[in-house]
Amino acid sequence: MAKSDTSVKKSLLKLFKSTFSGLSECEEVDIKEAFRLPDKKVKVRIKDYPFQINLFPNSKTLHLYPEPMLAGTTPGTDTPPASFILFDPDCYYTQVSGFYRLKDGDRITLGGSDSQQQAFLNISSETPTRKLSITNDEGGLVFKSHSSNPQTCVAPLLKDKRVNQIIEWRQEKLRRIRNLYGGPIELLPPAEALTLIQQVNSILEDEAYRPKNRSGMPGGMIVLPNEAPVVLVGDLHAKPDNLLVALSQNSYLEALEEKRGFLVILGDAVHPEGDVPLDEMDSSMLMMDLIFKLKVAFPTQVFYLRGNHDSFSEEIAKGGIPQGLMWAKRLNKVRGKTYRKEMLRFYELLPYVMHSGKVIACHAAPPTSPVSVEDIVNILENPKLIGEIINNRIKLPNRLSGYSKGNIKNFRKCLGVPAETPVIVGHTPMSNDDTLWENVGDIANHHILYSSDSHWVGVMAQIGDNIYPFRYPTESLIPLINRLSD
Ligand SMILES: [Mn+2]
Repeated sequence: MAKSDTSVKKSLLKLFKSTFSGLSECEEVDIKEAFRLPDKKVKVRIKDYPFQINLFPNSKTLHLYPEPMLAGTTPGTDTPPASFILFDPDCYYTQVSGFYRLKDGDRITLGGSDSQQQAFLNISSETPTRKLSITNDEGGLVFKSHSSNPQTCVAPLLKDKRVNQIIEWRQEKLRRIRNLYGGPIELLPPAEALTLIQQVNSILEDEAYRPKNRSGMPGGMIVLPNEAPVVLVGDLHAKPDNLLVALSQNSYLEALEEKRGFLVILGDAVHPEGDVPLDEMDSSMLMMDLIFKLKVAFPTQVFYLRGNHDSFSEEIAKGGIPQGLMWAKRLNKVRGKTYRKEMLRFYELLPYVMHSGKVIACHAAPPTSPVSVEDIVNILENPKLIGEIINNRIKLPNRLSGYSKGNIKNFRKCLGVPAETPVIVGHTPMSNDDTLWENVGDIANHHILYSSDSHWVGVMAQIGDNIYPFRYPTESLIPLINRLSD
């Protein structure tokens, strides 16, 4: 992204100084070119460089970076004005943490009384309610200090180490993902793929955090501990790049590597959707190879819940294409019959519901019939319940058989979690221009997450006691990973 030779830096510094000309310097921060903001708007015409913000001297430092994209925009398309992300550098690089995105035209007002800002940015509650506004004005930044006692300080982060810090951090993660995969992200040779799925199936037979059913087999439910953050990804529908985007953002990968967090995929990782050939099955195969590598690398941290597409059923069809049957046929052809049978076994071994006391998730819907924890653990005895959880959709005037608020309420009650606990499902995108929808159907804390959009990858992540929605821009990361050397 940014050039970093001395002359560029000198001219930027000059630009920065002229922007802030006449303002007193702020001695309290460690960078000498830092300025106290006056009580008037200050527009900074520096687009490609990060800033450090101190809401007042000696307070927490925040960083504001141009959104770190690793893969460039498609040639020939207009480059939109830069988005910026605002975060707390003390936790962003090490923990699952929050951030704010400032797209063109967005404004954020920082202050001490916003509980989400406290959770994302660790802003002290002693900060005035309205301290500083930051606006993205066509890629330039406008700072407006609302409270000048004490004054806010802003400094450009011009040191090489800082300018490229996020980009290098994400690139390094791509390298780790490549190592974890064992080379370029491409279809595994049949023999290796078979060994991998067999490994996964033996992990599932005795999966962590999973009570056994009456027959001593893995039950239908994953019960995760409360404390460690849960990161959720919705339906991926044969978009491995979307999973790679999620893994290379925030500190999600670090949380898995250090066993400090969980990744839960809500099923339906296979079968393409949207404006792509619906009968193309190799991207689904690659998607599963990637998920299986993750499960083997992090058997106690990565979980996959069953969706309706995780099947060879002839009923699984989209646009007249029998995707379930074609999936079985393609696996037979490319990977062989034994592999296809292992995939069926994988489907039979999958759990259906996850809860942690802080969040509940399943593929499609809460049960509409009255159920107990016992029933969910023994779900294989109850095909009707399976159908409800992986197929049902929210009740609408033209879909009266759907689930409603009362079913969500009963689901929480059945699992013994507090009444406000978020219930997150995939399966039913509410529009074709987004990746997640909050408080769906006016049901508080009921969210839909669908992570196969072509512009944004939706992720929901636990920070402290709450689950928050995050969107990350899609990027073609596979070619980048595959250009890295071993
Ligand atoms: Mn589905």
